[in-house]
Amino acid sequence: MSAIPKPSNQAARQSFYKKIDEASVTPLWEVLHSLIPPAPKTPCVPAIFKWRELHPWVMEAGELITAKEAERRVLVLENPGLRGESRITHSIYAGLQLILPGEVAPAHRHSQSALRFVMEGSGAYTAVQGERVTMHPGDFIITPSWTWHDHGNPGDEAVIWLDGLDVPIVQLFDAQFLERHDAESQKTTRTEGESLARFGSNMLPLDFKPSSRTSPLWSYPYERSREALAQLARAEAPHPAHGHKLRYVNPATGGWAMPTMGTFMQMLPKGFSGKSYRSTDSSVFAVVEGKGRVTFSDETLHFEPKDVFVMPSWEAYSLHADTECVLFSFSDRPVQQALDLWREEG
Ligand code: 1HN
Repeated sequence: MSAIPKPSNQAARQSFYKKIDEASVTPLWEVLHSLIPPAPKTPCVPAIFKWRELHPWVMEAGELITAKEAERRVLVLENPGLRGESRITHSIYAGLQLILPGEVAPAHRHSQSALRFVMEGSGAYTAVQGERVTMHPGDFIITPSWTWHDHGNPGDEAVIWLDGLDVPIVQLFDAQFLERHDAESQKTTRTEGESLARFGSNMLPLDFKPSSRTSPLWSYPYERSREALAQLARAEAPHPAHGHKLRYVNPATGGWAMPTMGTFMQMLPKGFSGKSYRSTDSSVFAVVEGKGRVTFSDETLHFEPKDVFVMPSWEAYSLHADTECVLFSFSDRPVQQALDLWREEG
């Protein structure tokens, strides 16, 4: 008996593949090893989007199209390994959205969940379920799945935020729905700050029962997150890889603030040189404060405030702070953990 195929076998196989291909049937053994590699393989590559380069383009877009005409005036940040797919990682969409003074981005709702991380400017609002939330730099704001939302800018500054959406995850499940509101802006039915008063003080309304997995707190203001990190930095030694890092939580459950995207904020003390770390969730980082570097294999990306960078699944990276740094980040970790897939190392 011989393990070596007979010369005629290759031709026989090819004609067999061709025959079954016509019926949309194909041999597993030709693709098995790329389907199930020994460790994560992703088309997502490490990348950095420099604010210095992006900001003029975002403002230029503001001269070319109105928020109303565009519906959402956003420059999509595409991962260089995923061009044409409107995604920054394999599972997450990200873009920079601009709203100019006096503009409105009309109300709609969709099954995709969105996070807003405010990059520049104050005075714009996003309205969710009848409540307006005014934006300030560094605020993390949630638009839960299937909730009416519109944005407006009654102030006098251009406001730019980073949108993060679970678009590719919802796409994977073919569970996309979108509906446009009859009115441009939804009716305001609650006073501003109600969500923060009800859910943002480590207290809950007596009879509160969560009706979804998304946090009932829409807005996590930067001043609170920043103060928490500053106090931790005075109180404890930094984690060897992450510095001082907190995750945003749903105050009603203690779980993630959003069911599909995990959100974090971390502070790296000046001079911090982090240990190498990797996890299976490709992560998107937005630099809030400070200058530093992220290193991986033998490469270095230098970051400054408002830069956005991506570290793919299972890419070992380390963070270094030239000055004290604050980083916001998000990933699909809640989904991976819900499916018992998430792993980390380092
Ligand atoms: C969307 O609805 C918004 O509401 C932003 O601001 C970005 C990207 C893809 C699909 C829907 C928004 C979006 C989006």
